[in-house]
Amino acid sequence: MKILVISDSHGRNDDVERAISQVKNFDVLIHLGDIERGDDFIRSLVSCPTYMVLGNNDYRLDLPSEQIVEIEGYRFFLTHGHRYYVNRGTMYLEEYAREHEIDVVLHGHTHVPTLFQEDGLTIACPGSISYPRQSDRKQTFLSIEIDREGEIHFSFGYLESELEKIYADLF
Ligand SMILES: [Mn+2]
Repeated sequence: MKILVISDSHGRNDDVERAISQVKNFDVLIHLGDIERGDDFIRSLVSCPTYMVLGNNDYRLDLPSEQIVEIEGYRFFLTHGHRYYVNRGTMYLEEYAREHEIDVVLHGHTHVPTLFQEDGLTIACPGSISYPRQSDRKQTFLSIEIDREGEIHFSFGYLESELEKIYADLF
């Protein structure tokens, strides 16, 4: 079971499309908000279950502001994160997660890929697929894999450039 997690595309659905075609084999798509437009278009790009939540810049989209979903026995809390002041840290998210028996919190908003793990709780941000703010300025996404033993694994990826794509196809 593989989950592709993206966030903060801010209308750049071409980047969303690139991430989807680069990662290819995933079973669930998650967008953590600041979509701005084209949520229906994003859904049309995949045939798998898709979860999207509202960001602080999503005014006209008909989506939940946050959501708890269970995937393969793990309880995920999906939120953009601005209401939990994620730019100042994840303590409010941690508090929410402990109260609601969440295993994995996924949030956006910071535009910086981060992973925090403590006492069975994971709090992760995929970074921004379009407007990265971390020092290397790579457009990042998060890939989550739940293996046959039920173990969960987190790994970050970034959008490949055209040149990297040519190399990837060659070898
Ligand atoms: Mn935001």
